[in-house]
Amino acid sequence: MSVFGRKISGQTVAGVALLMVVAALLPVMTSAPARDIVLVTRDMSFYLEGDMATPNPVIEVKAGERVRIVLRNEERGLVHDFAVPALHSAIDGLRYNEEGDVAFEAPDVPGTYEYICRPHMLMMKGTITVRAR
Ligand SMILES: [Cu+2]
Repeated sequence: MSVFGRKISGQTVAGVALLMVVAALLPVMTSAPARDIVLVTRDMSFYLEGDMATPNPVIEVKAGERVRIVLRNEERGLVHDFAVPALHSAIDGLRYNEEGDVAFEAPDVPGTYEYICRPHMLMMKGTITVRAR
C-alpha cells in the first residue's frame, strides 16, 4: 500500500487503525457513567419518581454532566413520550407500564432547555436547567 508516495506495510496500517479506534473510544471509556433521572407520567404530567407533589418538575443538571433520563408511563390508556428538542434527544412513545430511556451529555454552558411530551406538549412540558459546575 502507498500513502503520500511512501510504501507502508499492512502491519503499520493495522497498527494505526487500532490506535485510531482506541483514541475514538477513550472518551467513552474514561468518562463517568451517566446519572439516572427517573421520571414517571401520570395525570397528563411528568413527575420525578418519589415526588408526586411536583408536576412537570425542573430537572437540574450540571454543565457537561452525562445523564440518563428513564421514563415510565404510569398512565393507563395514554401514550406518552419525552423529548428535549434543543438537544435532539428523545424517548419514543410509551404505552402504559412501558419504560424507555435516553442518555445525553448536558451542554457545557449554563442555560435552560424545554422538555416536552410531544403528543401533549401544551400540558406536559418542563424545564431542564443546566447549572455551572
Ligand atoms: Cu403525553
